[in-house]
Amino acid sequence: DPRYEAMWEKLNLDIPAHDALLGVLGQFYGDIYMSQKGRLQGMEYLDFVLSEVHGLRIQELQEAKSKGHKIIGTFCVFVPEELTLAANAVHIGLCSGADAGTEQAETLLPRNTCALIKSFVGFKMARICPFTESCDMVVGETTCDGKKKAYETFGEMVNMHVMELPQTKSDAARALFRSEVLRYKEKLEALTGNTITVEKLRAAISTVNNKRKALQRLDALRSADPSPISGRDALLIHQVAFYDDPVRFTASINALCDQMETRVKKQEGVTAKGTPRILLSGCPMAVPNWKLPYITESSGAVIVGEESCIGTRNIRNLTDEKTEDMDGLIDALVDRYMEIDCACFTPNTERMGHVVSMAKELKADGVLHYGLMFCQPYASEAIRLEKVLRKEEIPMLAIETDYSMEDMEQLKTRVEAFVEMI
Ligand code: BJ8
Repeated sequence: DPRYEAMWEKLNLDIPAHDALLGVLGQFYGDIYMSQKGRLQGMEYLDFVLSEVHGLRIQELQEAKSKGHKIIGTFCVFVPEELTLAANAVHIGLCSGADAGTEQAETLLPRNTCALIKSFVGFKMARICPFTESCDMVVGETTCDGKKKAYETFGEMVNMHVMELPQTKSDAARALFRSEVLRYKEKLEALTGNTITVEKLRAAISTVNNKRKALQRLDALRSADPSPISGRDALLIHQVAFYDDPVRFTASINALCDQMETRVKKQEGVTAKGTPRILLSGCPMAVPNWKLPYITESSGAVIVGEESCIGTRNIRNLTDEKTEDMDGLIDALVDRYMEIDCACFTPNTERMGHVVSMAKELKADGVLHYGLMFCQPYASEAIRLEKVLRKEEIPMLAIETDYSMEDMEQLKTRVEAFVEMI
């Protein structure tokens, strides 16, 4: 795109490699998204945001930078966006959903590393991600072993801050997380030169709560049969939530929800009533990882929920806004974040209950567990989850895959058989 070429060059992107990535992304999007029938009109906003993901949005980030705002990149929903916003910085989730730069990444990482990790390291090494290149600081976290070791390598290439996350939900773990939240706050204040005041933090908490409420509203509307929105579109919305401007995004999603409500009242949907309903559960699906949703929805099913960090796990809990002093606000944030049921924690039994209740509320006929190859935490929980779901008589299919297209046919066969059975 000639309009943005100068900007991409300034960001030191590898222009031919970046053009190739955008070409593939555009075609992939056309095949998977634009081919859908009966889409909500409000999805035009999402189509626009996605088509401008490396264009207009990056331009906005450069404009923000020129006005002195800092850009913070993150890889995990444990990094409190509220603090970033309260420091007048921009909070971006770095996506890591595409197979690009993998060969380069494998020179620094073991081959048996999950695709998500290879992707963020590969994007950096191949110089094809304008978001990564725009960041003033990237925040990592000690979650799974693959990520925390990769951050050691990644930290040699970018300005990195790593939050030490606990592995349990004990009182000692909470105290550790609280001190890490405060350390992140101090780090932000030093980087931006802005003091995070009570007023600013309260406003940021409210902004982020509003975004989460809009997404909660969206997800709740999907309990209708027929579902008013495809799983692909809903996933896209959850993905875009990580890099769009939060206030603008919230307004667009609420407008979309208004349209969904009208549809639900008229009992209209994207598929016929009685279409098999699937709950996705497991590892996060970052942009542009739409492979499994596409396969599932082309197999005659509709996805009605994502039990994932790019989905409900990220938006289930709100932060208490009532407190009026800094200590109380920090406590409210810590309480909210410590409820996230990530498989990197032990034990993590809450997640089992969450999957069951989501399956029931969304009237799912089956659960599709999505694990990235070499992801130990979610692979372990898949085994446990299947047993829990069996007791509830909810069928589950566990899929392990990566970002390559080589297993498309094989996955299609397995998913089709599952959809027929449920
Ligand atoms: S809170 S799920 S975003 S850590 S898929 S890199 S676990 S080997 S992503 Fe996550 Fe935060 Fe937890 Fe959510 Fe490792 Fe598994 Fe790869 Fe993963």
